[in-house]
Amino acid sequence: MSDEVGSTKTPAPDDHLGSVLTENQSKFKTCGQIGFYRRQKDFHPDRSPYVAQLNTLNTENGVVTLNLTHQETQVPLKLQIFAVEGNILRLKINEESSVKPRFEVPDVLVKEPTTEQLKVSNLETGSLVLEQPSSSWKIHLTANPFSLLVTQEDKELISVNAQGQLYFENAVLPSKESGLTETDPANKPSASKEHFGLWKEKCEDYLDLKDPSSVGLDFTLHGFENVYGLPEHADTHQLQNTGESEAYRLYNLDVFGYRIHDKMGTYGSVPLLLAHKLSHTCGILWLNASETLVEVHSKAALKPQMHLPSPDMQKQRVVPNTDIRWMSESGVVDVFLLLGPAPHDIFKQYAQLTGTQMFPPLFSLGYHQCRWNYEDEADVEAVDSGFDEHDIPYDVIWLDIEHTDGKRYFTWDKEKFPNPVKMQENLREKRRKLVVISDPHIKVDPKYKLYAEAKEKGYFVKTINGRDFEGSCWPGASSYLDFTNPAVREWYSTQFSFDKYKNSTDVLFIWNDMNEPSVFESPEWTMPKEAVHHMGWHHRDLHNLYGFYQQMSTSEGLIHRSGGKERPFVLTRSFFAGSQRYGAVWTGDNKAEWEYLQISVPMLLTLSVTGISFCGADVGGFVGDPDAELLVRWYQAGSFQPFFRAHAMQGTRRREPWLFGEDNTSIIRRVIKERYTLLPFWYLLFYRAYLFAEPVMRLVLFFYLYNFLPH
Ligand code: NBV
Repeated sequence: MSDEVGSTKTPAPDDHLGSVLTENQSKFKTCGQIGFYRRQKDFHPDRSPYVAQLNTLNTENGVVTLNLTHQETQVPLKLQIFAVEGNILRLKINEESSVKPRFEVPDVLVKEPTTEQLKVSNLETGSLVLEQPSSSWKIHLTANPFSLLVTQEDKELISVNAQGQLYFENAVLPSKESGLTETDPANKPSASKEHFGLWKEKCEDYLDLKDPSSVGLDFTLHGFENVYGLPEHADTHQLQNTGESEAYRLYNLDVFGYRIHDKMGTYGSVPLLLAHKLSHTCGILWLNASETLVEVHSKAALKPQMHLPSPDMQKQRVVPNTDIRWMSESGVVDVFLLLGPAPHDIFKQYAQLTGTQMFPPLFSLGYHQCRWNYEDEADVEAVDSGFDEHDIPYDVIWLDIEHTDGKRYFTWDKEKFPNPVKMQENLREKRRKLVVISDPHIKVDPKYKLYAEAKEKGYFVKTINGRDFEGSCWPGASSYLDFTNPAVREWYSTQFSFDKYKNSTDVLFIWNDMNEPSVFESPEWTMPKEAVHHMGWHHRDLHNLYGFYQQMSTSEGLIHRSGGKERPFVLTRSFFAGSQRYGAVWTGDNKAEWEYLQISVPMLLTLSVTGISFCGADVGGFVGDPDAELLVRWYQAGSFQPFFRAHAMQGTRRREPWLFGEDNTSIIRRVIKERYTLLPFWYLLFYRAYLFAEPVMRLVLFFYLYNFLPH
């Protein structure tokens, strides 16, 4: 096979490394550089322009539907309110009649949620109350301006649109041709169309052409000042207040050596926020897969002002609250309010919607040894026997991109790996496994079977002109499989069958990397938003789902290859809500620095409370060379984290556990052995995560305070 075919105008992949290392951080947008953020922030009315039309109220099948009308544009939206079984409310807002359909997230919910009958009471002029006879919550709807208040046992819990930030850019807009483009979608005279990036937006040299279709909504969490969730950010477990012009960004990006204590988007997104106080835990799941920004403003409780004259004045502002504002670039408003009340109820409610952690095969809870790259079969054998010689247990050795023939996944470099089956049989004899990488970019090379077949079947993501999208990645020019297409997923999953994946055996498992997806030399190092997917959806609508779908398809492939008998192991870098059903997640390219060891704990805790229990960080730090003390400490911490894998970047010094002197080797040996001593306990915890949605790594307070303190 030739490496020549399909060479790009961009530099050879290896030259990229230098630029990736040095320039990467400046590639990513700040909030102020995001058009829909600027538009939504420019919209700050004194009161919401939306009015609920109570005369349109419909309660068919127990679902409450009514229109919300924008007072100035008169454009109606359709609001649907569902009571989902298990103490969950769902609100959907979409155009009443749409000119152009909007993307609604498929495949993340395990099934269409079962709804319960909603009953309307207290229908008065200007307001109404909705309840579900067997539940203790009520929804109080005010028509003008439109807002909702959810109470539980008659106490205020969550308000919706109390800040009036419901925002919905309609397709029924002044058209480009009408010459009215200076008007923003909220029908407000605006500074300039350039500034708001309504129809076109520049990112470096790229011009993104689109229709404005952003949505947003605010929530007030009454009595809550501690909020969690929204992975993935290299930040504290408790979410911080976002300042002016700053928000938590949920946009899956390849952020090599990401910054710590930053709200920039990293590799994956789970749009789930949890709020906790002594008497109650609740959650908000914002089901939208486009670029999303979340603002958090917690107002802490003030101490009672005992010096003030009246009890009423003394109590003023004793109750804290938190305002949350969600903004997404496209799609609809589809939000689930998880009403708890206990922390474990939230975990169950979220799992009822998106599924529980897949129960991993036992070996994958052991220790994993990875490096970019273990060079060849001799290297693999030397490292493997090194573990035996030094009496250190381990279960899995990993091969990175260099094991392939020119970064053509599902192939082997024939010089370095001439006998892959023999290598796997050697590992099997010791009951060990191999994990190899399989990225979503496919080398443009008509002689490469996988490429030729996918091309012929039309399985790649397209450009707006209907051609296969080509970007640059490790193999050079590459096309990207459209995993959003069920037929592509089915086809890709069959590539893992033993007859198709030459020289693979049942001890080989899979690692999906670069699946944000990472596209070199592209806006923000990812796929342009106007790229076209199955059914004509633009990449903008579903960007955050790309990695989720690749892992889904890979995981199904491994199940099929075993005739449905074996549980798969698939590690993914990019993820979304529901990814827990398909395997494990790791926190990407961290650095061999103490701060990155420290931040791994809150990062993994956050993933864990949003359903992704099988998570870990590269032990030792991916970028750079840890000294012996850092490496040892990292092993000590990593052995108590769910996914336990050492990994190192190409070009770093070798760091197998026995290379730092006998004293350090013996400490590392001890912690890895302790991991194995506790393996049955890990297995049990994962079984409970799978069965009962209990996070494996968890804050103790979530499990004790609620039960023992008065509320
Ligand atoms: O495949 C090479 C690496 C991999 O080792 C690492 O774990 C991933 O996060 N991959 C990124 C691509 C290169 C990063 C510079």
